[in-house]
Amino acid sequence: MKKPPSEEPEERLTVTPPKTWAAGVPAVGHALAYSLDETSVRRAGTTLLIVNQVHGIDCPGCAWADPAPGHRHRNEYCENGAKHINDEATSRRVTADFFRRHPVSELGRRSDLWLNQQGRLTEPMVKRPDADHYEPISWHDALGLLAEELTSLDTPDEAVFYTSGRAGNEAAFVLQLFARAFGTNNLPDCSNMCHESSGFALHETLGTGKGTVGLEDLHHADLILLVGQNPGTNHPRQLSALEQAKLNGGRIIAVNPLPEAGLLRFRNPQKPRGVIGPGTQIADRFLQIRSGGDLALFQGLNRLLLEAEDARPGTVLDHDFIRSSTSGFDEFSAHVRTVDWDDVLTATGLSRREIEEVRDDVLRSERIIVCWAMGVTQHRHAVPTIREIVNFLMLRGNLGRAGAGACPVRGHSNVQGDRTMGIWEQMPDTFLDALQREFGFDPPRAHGLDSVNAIRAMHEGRIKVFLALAGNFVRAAPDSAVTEEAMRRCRLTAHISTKLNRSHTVCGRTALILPTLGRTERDIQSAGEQFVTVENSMSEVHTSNGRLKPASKLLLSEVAILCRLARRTLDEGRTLDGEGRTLDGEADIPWDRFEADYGAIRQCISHVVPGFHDFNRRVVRPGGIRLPNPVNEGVFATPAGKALFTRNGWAAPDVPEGHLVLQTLRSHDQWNTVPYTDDDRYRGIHGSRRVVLVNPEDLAELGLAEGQSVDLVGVWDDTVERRASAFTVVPYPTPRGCAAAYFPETQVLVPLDSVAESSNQPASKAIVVTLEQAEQAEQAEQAEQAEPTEPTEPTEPTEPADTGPGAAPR
Ligand SMILES: Nc1nc2c(c(=O)[nH]1)N[C@H]1C(S)=C(S)[C@@H](COP(=O)(O)OP(=O)(O)OC[C@H]3O[C@@H](n4cnc5c(=O)[nH]c(N)nc54)[C@H](O)[C@@H]3O)O[C@H]1N2
Ligand SMILES: Nc1nc2c(c(=O)[nH]1)N[C@H]1C(S)=C(S)[C@@H](COP(=O)(O)OP(=O)(O)OC[C@H]3O[C@@H](n4cnc5c(=O)[nH]c(N)nc54)[C@H](O)[C@@H]3O)O[C@H]1N2
Ligand SMILES: [Mo]
Repeated sequence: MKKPPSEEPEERLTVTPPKTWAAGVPAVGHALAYSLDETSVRRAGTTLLIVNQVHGIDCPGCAWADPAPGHRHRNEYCENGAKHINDEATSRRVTADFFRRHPVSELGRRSDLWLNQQGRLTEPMVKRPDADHYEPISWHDALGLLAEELTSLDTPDEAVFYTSGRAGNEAAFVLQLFARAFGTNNLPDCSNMCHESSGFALHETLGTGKGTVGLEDLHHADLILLVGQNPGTNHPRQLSALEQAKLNGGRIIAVNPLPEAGLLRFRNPQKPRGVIGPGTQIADRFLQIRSGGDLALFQGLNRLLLEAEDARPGTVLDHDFIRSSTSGFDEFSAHVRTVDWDDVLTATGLSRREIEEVRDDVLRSERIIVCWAMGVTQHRHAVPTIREIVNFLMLRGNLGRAGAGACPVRGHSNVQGDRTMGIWEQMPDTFLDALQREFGFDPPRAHGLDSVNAIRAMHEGRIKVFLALAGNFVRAAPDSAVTEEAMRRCRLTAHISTKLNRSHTVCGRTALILPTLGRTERDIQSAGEQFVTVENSMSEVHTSNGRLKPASKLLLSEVAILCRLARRTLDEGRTLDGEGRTLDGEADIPWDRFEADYGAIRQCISHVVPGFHDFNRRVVRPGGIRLPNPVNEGVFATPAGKALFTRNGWAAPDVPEGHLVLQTLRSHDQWNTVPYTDDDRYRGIHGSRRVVLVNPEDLAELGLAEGQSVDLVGVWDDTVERRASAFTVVPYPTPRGCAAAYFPETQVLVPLDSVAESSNQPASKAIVVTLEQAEQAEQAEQAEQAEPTEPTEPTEPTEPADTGPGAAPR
């Protein structure tokens, strides 16, 4: 076993020019370097060769789709997938002895990077009320404790069950079943913070929350717009699909405030021209848009398309599609014709010429796909933006046919599948009816809490028990100070996790760590070896077969933990006295059989979830199952039975003079809340994550210089100060007024109330901030200390939440 580093890595920032290409040979080298550091050579080798192969392990990284069986490379993974897998397959271990040596108070001051580096969790641990150490506990007692807390609640709605998109379908199905049999729809998930806006807008306009394209469509599109996503880092295998599109004659337009390396040029390590040649230029056009300008861009574009139709009637719009399949066109077009060009140019920061050139590309293209990710969904007007993208696609009938459509690029490998399985606080009645038919209990019908509302409820003391299936809620959720306090106010927090993270250290009065098998590991139950299933961003459901020896003999699978907990809570549970309801025997759910044989779970899924008939037999076929998307069959499950054109108004964001709009994004070397190193190779940042990327002219105007230390201070309301301290200023080619910094370090700045309209998704790409020089900050602090302190409301952060781990001394 390799010893984990005991000290925090020393931060020493160096900055080099951003890279202009992504994913060539050095990428393979970087992945290997990380593998060899993290695991034994043999463990790394065995894992990688079966990643994303038929009957292999589904990469636990992103949700990008695999090529069809027979078309996969021998190395069907990317640099970041390799890092991710080896982060799970690490030979480092967190044992009971580790927790004896490190009190929770100390762990709470550690950086996210350090916590993750300690290795895999190995046995169940409990932190008792008022104790400062986790201590070992048996599985029996741990689940008994959790069941006891759950059954002693006044109502089931005092519990929250969070899911992160790593969980496989079987575990997700079991968790939602348990929660609903227990009596609550409080099933927030990471998707609330990820593609909730996409789901909402697509549901409303197309009647389905999912994307409409497959990998083949991308290969054969004439034009692909990549809006608000950074595939070189976050979906590197998407670059292969984009390269294929280019080889087939397609064009690509990237819309992004940052000139991300992966958008510019791709050197495919799987091909000779990628290894020794110049690689493939990805974007034919790069629109360096201002943060939040996408709605304006698409409205301007739509207006130009309507005018092109006026000029040459019958040649631009797909009248047949508009007439037969849509409604609301007249209202939409009347509205878009009034869009003001000055507003569009101000909001986008683009020239009219640039937008007209896109129009010309569009007019030359029969088949168009729009891909988007967090650069679109994490804005306050994300939902109208995506609705406007749908308008754009519909104008020329780019829906429901080959090579065309909407492609929300999902994040976590099974985030889409978890939703399909019922992890959603507002599942429709049709799903709940099916559960009722299958299991004979009446699921609660009132909508539950999403992530933001769960934090509010926890903060107000309305939630007593928080259970997480994977993830790192405390760091993934906005407004660190509020979220941390919310967690601390729970009576019990419990995490089913593979690795140590901040959510284990910022916890309820009692806290449980329930360590589990990772997807790379063999999962043997009483009926034999099990596999799990997952659904990728393109609605393909297939198996994932763990092969490695489990990190510890004491690990249980996610399914086993949840089935045992359900049995202890529901079957052995006492009467729920709130409404005189008894849980005992109300539902007839074969938890034991589910645990023994995941095929039994899939059998039930096949009865409950549409599109999963004959699931067990079909899913083991090479390539698995492609779920039908009604849009591709010309069916729009909206109330009108048609796809909906929408009118989307917008107002320019209120950014006062001297302020910047900050987006919080991922470095090349992190997985969501978990940094792997302090580097961001493609952006030329090395040795520190506490940097803020700012346009050089803005810096000059603000009187700041490269390398200076600043505090990022959020501007939202006057009641609470949100401050992220000691960030180094890095001049960067970003549009005027738009800055960028990494999350989760900046999570403290995202106000809980700053959410996308309708979807309630945190607007973590649109934070209005000022940059305060260290000296100014110090003066402000001294002035504050001089004032008599008023008793603070506990909801207010009493200290900047981020000055602990990783914060450089001022
Ligand atoms: N290696 C790695 N892979 C990952 C992840 C990871 O952390 N590491 N996370 C996974 C998850 S859960 C997800 S959801 C995805 C996230 O994948 P992305 O959405 O690519 O992730 P972000 O880093 O948030 O980057 C957002 C991009 O949008 C751009 N952007 C920001 N604001 C705007 C805007 O207003 N308009 C436009 N047009 N662009 C904007 C940013 O400059 C950036 O390029 O990646 C998944 N894959
Ligand atoms: N400011 C800001 N905030 C954001 C975002 C942003 O761009 N900016 N992005 C948002 C997005 S898109 C997302 S998806 C969320 C991510 O939110 P989460 O999904 O909650 O966070 P992760 O960092 O992916 O969770 C990592 C933890 O999951 C656990 N884990 C890993 N693999 C497994 C497994 O196989 N099983 C189990 N049981 N546990 C496992 C490990 O303990 C690890 O520490 O964050 C959101 N938050
Ligand atoms: Mo995500």
